[in-house]
Amino acid sequence: MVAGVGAGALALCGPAMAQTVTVHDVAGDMSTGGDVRQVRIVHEGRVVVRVHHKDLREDGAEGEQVFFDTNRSRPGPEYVISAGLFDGTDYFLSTVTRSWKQDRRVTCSYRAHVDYDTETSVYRLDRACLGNPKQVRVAVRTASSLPSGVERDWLTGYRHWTDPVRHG
Ligand SMILES: [Ca+2]
Ligand SMILES: [Ca+2]
Repeated sequence: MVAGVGAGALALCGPAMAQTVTVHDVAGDMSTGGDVRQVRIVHEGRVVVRVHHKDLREDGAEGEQVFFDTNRSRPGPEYVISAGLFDGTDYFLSTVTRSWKQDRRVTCSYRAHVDYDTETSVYRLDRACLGNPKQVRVAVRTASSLPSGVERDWLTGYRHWTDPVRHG
């Protein structure tokens, strides 16, 4: 009986409230190298977001934004990391306006890293950067400025959120 109750409680915590969430996206959304293929979020001592791309290039012209929703009662994201995906670019964390625009820079401990061998960009944030949330979900967008206009690729769709990732 006790084992049965335990299994039921575990099932309630299921994939929608995991400490790790992996989301896949189709290939071919962008003609340049920023195409998002997969995003993995781990919410433990830090929040780590790992984005897998297709054909990521050191000499590309792509940028990426990872939006964080830490407060479901306020519409939209509370924070965003904006980063270049080409060699030598910068990155920074900001608060976000209700129209998903960067607002104020946040001073805290976080890092962004691009690995061209594995075609991944990785973002590591102290939980304090995001206000120590119980759970977090993310939306990911890459963009590339071309002579013909701006190309974008959102993870699974425009302003789509992943499932929430509970703090483990
Ligand atoms: Ca894609
Ligand atoms: Ca929110």
